[in-house]
Amino acid sequence: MLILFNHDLLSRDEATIDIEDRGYQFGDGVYEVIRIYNGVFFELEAHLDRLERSAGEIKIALPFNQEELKANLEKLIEQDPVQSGHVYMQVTRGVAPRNHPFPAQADPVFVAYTKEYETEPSRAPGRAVFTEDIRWLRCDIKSLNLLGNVLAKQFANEQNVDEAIFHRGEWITEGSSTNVFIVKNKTLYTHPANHLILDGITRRVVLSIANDLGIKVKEEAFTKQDLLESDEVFISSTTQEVRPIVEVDGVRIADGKEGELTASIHAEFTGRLS
Ligand code: DCS
Repeated sequence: MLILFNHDLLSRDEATIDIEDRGYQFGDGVYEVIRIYNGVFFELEAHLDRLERSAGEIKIALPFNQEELKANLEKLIEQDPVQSGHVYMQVTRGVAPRNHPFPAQADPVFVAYTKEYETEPSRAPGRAVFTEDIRWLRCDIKSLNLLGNVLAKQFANEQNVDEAIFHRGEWITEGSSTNVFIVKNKTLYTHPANHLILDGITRRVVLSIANDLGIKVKEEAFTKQDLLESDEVFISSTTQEVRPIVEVDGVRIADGKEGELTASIHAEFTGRLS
């Protein structure tokens, strides 16, 4: 495994993280996951723009510009080729004696490495559970602080289902690591991209596909009840693409099968891959 460590390509053993790295002690950093299909990054620029935005929102200046980062990532997959998989990257504020305020002097630490999938992520119709969204109010930042998401996914795993769907009171926000869509009367609904959700890159691709297919879209919040009474539910993410959800909290959605619009959106999604 090769690690892109700031500007250098290192072996895993050579890449060491200081115990006073603020990412380790405070979760003080941001990350991205970019899918690789047939050896090529999917939606690379959108992910790098979001990384820059997330970092900017917590006042971390990336240690390189986008062109340099792109060149480094290309170098990484040239040296460590991936057919189907992803690259994970994160940047932390850097190393400083443990103290809450930003250090006067710290150099951001950037790390990226790839993963080749042994098996393709499943997009078989999945099941989900609801869970209260206990996260902070800046879910638009792709922060390393994932405890709320981790606890939610663990809850889903313990119930033997595929995803936990967050709600704030009655209102659905997103999944523990996915965005959530419903279809009702041929209209596609998803939570607006505000501070309560991550503006998923796959979400944006789905919205663009829906637009191309002439599907009516409403970026509006909907309730748990709306979801349970909808015609189709699906989730989207870099790793899960567009995945139908056919049961939530033990309640079957419509006829319990992948919906028509979900299938056509996914077919179009596949068509857009390099
Ligand atoms: N919402 C949350 C909370 C996420 O963590 C993710 C992605 C999404 C939505 C979907 O965003 P993308 O479409 O841009 O992937 N989570 C990444 C992760 O942590 N692993 O894989 C994807």
